[in-house]
This record gives sequence, structure tokens and C-alpha cells, in this order.
Amino acid sequence: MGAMRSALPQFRGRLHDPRTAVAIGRWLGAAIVVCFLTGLISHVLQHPPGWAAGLLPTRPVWGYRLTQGLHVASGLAAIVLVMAKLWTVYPRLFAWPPFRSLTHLVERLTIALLVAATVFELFTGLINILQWYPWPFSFTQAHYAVAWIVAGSLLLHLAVKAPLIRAHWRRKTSDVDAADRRALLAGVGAAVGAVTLTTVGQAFTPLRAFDLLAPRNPDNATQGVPVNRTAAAAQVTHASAADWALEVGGPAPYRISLAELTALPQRRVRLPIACVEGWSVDAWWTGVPIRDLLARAGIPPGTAVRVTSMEVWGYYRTTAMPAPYADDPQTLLALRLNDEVLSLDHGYPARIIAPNRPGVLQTKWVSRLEVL
Ligand SMILES: Nc1nc2c(c(=O)[nH]1)N[C@H]1C(S)=C(S)[C@@H](COP(=O)(O)O)O[C@H]1N2
Ligand SMILES: [Mo]
Repeated sequence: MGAMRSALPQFRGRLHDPRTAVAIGRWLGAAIVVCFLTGLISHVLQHPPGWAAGLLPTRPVWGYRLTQGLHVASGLAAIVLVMAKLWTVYPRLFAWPPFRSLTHLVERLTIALLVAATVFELFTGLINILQWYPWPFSFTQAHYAVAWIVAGSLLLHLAVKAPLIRAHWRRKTSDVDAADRRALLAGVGAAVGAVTLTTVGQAFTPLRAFDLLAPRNPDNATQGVPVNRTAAAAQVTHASAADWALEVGGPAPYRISLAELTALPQRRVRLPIACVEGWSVDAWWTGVPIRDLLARAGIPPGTAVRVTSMEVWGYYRTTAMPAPYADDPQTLLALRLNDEVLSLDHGYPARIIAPNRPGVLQTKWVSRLEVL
């Protein structure tokens, strides 16, 4: 035992202390809470449980833009904060003996779980906003499930450490390391600020000029809007769009050509595309309200519909549109974007645009609407 102990590294740095861990932990905890709650909102909007589908709010129209912008921003900030927090506490990895009692062992294992789950969430989230999917599992399912492990193990961690957190919540006037600690915290704060400032412009467009690190530059876009899935990737071509007609299934099903759709009363609305990956831009959309198209097929208000795309293959070839969106006068089968005919990449001949909805559900190249 003695030999083992002397073989372990010694740590003399004074900021590996509980007060520093608590000071950074407060910010990290806040980032994780914001990230968890906004992630939950995103999950419910994308996969509403049956009873909730009819209750999804379509206002404010920028709601998802805000919550998903916060989700990605708080997740990116948490990467910096986790690194600082782990630096503060890592000497404890070398504590000897590794555990003093069964409770102490359980406590250490829950911390291991918390760290592993948090690192998994931040890493998969970061790679996802870079649109890189190197793993065999479904990102959304795994990211959602592990979020609950983070939440559970964080609650346990806070409960176990409550006395320590309480004891170190306030700065002690007698603290000799206060100046060093202030410098460390200022550095961590500056790093979080730098990461936020250089990425948040992807959703919060007034800061667009500083958006140096976010993977998508909103200026590098057609018709003023970035493109996630291109027509080429979806195997939609101008030739396949040429003999296009929209099919609407219902009690009185019908087919309608692009020329006929264009001749129907149009509505022009300003709505954001708010991608799950955190970028977002406002645009003008012009088209026919979905509820008018459904009414022509004899579909009553309050009906959920299935939207199908001409896309040959893809996770979002068909999407479900709950009744609140189908009924909303701002939900359009859009034919124009920023006053131009939709480009093929933006969904020509026709796409969905609905208020307060994740971008993945704003189906492009729509070919069919029907009762779900
Ligand atoms: N048919 C279809 N529509 C789709 C997608 C898709 O993969 N297939 N991707 C969605 C995603 S993830 C986003 S963010 C928006 C982006 O729309 P834009 O390319 O016009 O900006 O389109 C959505 N519509
Ligand atoms: Mo997206």
C-alpha cells in the first residue's frame, strides 16, 4: 500500500480545491440544465407522444429558433466548462485508497457515469452540428436516451455533494487563493465567451459577422438560406420535378398541377427555418395555406396529416404534421422563397414551411398530403 501510494503523482496546485470545483460547477450545472430542457422541447416537437401531438404550440413562430439556438450554445459552452471542471478535480483520480467504504465506491461510480454520459452527449452533439455521422446508431435516439442518464446522475451527484456545495457556495474572505482562482475563472469565462461569440451568429443573426467557427455560414447559401440536404443527395432532379403534380388524399382526393397551385390565393409569411443543428435564418415564404388544400379534399380542421416527399430515400421522406400545424394559417405549401421560385435545393416545386417547427420537419419536394 505504501509503495503504491508513493508511486502516485503528487498535486501541489492550489486550485484543485472544492471552492473552485463549486464555482465552475455552478456554471456547468446551469449550462446542462438549459441544454437538457431545450433538448426535451426539441424531442417533444419532433416525436410528440400521442396525447401531446394535438397540443403542440405554433406560437411564437420563432420559439424553436430560440430554444434550439440555446441548446447548441449551452452545449458548446458546456464543453469548455467540463474541461475546466475536470481539470480542477482530476487529482482525485489518483486518491489512495480508491474508496473508503461501499457508499464512497457507489459515489465514485455515479461520478464516472456522470462524466461518461456528459462527454458522450457533448461529443455526439458537437459532431452532429458538424453533420458528421461516424457511428452506427441513430443520433437522435442515443442522444436523447443518454440525456436522461446525465440528468439522473447529475441529480445524484448534487445530492451527494450538497454539504460540500453549501460549504463552498460563497467566497470566504480569509481565502488566500482567491486572486488565483479569480484569474482562472476569468479565463474560463473568456473561453466560454469566445466560443459563444464565434458560433451563436448561426442562429442569432445580428452576431452573424462573428460567426467564424460555426459549420454553416448563412451568407454561403442560395436564396439567402443555407441548404442541409441537397437535391442531388435526395436524388431529386429538374426532370423528376417537371411532370410533378401534388396529390391530396382525403374524402375527396384530387391532383393539382403547379400552374393550378400558383393560380390559387397565395399567402406571404415571414418564418424562420430553424435547423436542429443550431443554424437559423428568417425568410419570406409565399404559397398556399395547407389548410386550404386540405379543405378542398374534404379534410376537416383538427386533422393530422402525412406529408410525403419525392425524395427517393431519406429519414425525412415522409413526416407527420400534427393538427395544430395543419390548421395554422401560416403553415404553407410554399412555392416561393424570398420572392423567387424555390430553387431545387430548397424544395422545388413545393415544400412545407410551418411556424415553430424543427427544420427537419419542413419537408422539401412535397408530392403528397393525406390524412394520417
Ligand atoms: N424531403 C426532405 N426535406 C427536408 C430534409 C430532408 O432531408 N428531406 N431536410 C430538412 C432539414 S434537416 C432542414 S434544416 C431543412 C432545411 O431547408 P433548406 O435546405 O431549404 O434550408 O429542410 C428539411 N427538409
Ligand atoms: Mo435540419
